[in-house]
Amino acid sequence: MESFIRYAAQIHPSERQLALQEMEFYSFIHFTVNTYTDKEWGTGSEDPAIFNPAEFDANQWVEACKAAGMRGLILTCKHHDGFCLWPSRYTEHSVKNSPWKNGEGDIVKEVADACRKGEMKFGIYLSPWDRHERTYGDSPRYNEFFLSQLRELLTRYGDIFCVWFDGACGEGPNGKRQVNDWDAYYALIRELQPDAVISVCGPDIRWCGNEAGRCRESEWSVVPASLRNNEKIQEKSQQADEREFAKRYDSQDQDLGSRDIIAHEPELVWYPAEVNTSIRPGWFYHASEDDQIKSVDELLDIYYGAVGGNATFLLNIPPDRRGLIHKNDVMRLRELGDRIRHTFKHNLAMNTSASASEQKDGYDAGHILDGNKDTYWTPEEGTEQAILEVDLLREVAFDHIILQEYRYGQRIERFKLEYQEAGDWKPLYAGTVVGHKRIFRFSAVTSRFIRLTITESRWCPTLSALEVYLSQ
Ligand code: FUL
Repeated sequence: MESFIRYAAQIHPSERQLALQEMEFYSFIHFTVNTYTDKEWGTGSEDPAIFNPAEFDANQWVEACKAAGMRGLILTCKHHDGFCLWPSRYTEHSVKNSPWKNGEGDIVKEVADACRKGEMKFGIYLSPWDRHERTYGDSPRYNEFFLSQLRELLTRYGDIFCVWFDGACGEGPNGKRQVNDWDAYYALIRELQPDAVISVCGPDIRWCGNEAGRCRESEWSVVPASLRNNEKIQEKSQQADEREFAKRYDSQDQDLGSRDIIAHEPELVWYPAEVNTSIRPGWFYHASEDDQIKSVDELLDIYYGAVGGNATFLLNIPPDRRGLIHKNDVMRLRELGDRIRHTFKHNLAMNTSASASEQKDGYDAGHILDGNKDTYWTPEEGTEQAILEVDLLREVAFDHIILQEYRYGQRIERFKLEYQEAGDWKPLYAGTVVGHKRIFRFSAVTSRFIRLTITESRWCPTLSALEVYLSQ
């Protein structure tokens, strides 16, 4: 076997990456002065007096997100306009100079507390680009300012599951140029919140490359190391020998991890994708968009593409000027959650029977049906191909199948799924990536037998789950 395949098979996720992948679906909340100016990007010169969410209720946000089946919430504590939703000691541009709660309030604290009460994880978005702060562009001074704000957020509000660093900067060629000290930002996060993932402009979670909710058909978790923190790599490459960086990748490239790509890479990393999009056209609330909320079918398509395509799904919900999530969004989130809950209610394959063409001692096919993510099927090392057959013990109707690889690696590269009808195998799906989770939906079929044929994998495939559902 070629050595790069063996190498790729051994790249595995960190515990913090695994924890995020297992959350699957969580929310983004965009809220700042833009909510009151009807803008998407603030200028930084907004008067804090305009920020006054008189009916603000963080519990209402949490309940709306939970109804959709989300397991966490990431809040824009500071967006590009620099206005802080918490009373930062390092700027006057914050809630402390707003009429809301007479300047005594702290949105970040109330949201963090509501998350804890509702058993949701809490994460922070802190925009590196700051259009208000005067030191922005004076790199060392702004880095110090940014680190101070980061420290406040990482120490005052309990456990943080994610720090989301946005790459956006609209300064343009004649604008201010800030060199961010990413290494110092990351070091502070690792020190103060070691379990938090650092997403997008960070080493743990990769932006899927668009804001429209599209996922690649093959969303690999093992990708070239040069994809991670592009900005840093680019700075470095200006001085480095060009050959060393001869082939670099972009988060928008179509293929980030097939054999063709990884065969030429000196260093690979576990860097799974996250899909981020908004439930409305904008990231912030605009009353004019109250009737432009994505339909349940649209949201489900994104959900299947992301959660069902080896990525996570970060869905933005913008609170309105009252500080509440509008009733149309609340209703849509509940409908979405109901559809997901009803579909995946009863696993028809649970504790039925499975066999495999190959299996290593102690890793038999039954493990894919036991509902335990710690157990899995695998053949002997070096066996790249195998066939698994599931006997549902009786004819049943189904329209969904879920596959999950064992979570400490990415092995499967090509497979097909079939069901048996009148003694013949009929195709259901042929694909590449399985990863954390792959969900297939199709028009309902009735059968007793399902067959998974793995035709290509890295070193040896693994599978921890095969689940079968009938949506209602
Ligand atoms: C972008 C930002 O410019 C948008 O305002 C929004 O926050 C989105 C999630 O990321 O880069």
